[in-house]
Amino acid sequence: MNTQFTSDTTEAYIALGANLGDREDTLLEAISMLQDHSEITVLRCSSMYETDPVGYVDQPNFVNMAVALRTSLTPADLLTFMLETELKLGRERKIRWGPRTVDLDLLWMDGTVMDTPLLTLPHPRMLERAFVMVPLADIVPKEDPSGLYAIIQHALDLIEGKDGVRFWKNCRWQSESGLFEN
Ligand code: GSY
Repeated sequence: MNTQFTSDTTEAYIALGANLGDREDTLLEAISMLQDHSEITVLRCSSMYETDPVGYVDQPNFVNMAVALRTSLTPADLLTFMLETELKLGRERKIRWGPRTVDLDLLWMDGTVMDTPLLTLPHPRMLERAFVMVPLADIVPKEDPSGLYAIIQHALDLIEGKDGVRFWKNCRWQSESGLFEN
């Protein structure tokens, strides 16, 4: 069953990953494109992590990170915009688990639960993936009203593969955009 989506504005969490081309530039461009949407505000960015590929391992290392957004878009409309952003940045879906210019995954929207052919929330595999959980832990506040903080801490206690997730860089978008308070 899906919970009713009622909020005027929602806090959403997105995971980003890239393992082709200039990974840092592509991720920063994706964040700027999200921010440029009139119904999205980028609230927080995690650090960037270099990560060993999971699943199909014969491919370059990824850079993974996560961002928190405020949005008045519905989950479906946010997902559509994320897919458009991937396409504009040159994402081609050649091999299912293979290399990609950029990947944007919608993880969580204020605890909304939904399961449609296009979108499942929360993201069904996020708790198993260290390359998602480690960056996400950077940006979810302890007092998050949806309970996500406790869920992440529990997952991080159990999860395997954390040694394949290494701090790479702070996110430059944060300082260069001037949109964040320090
Ligand atoms: O699901 C996202 C794409 N992806 C990744 C990724 O982003 N990072 C790592 N480390 N491995 C991955 N395998 C796939 S598929």
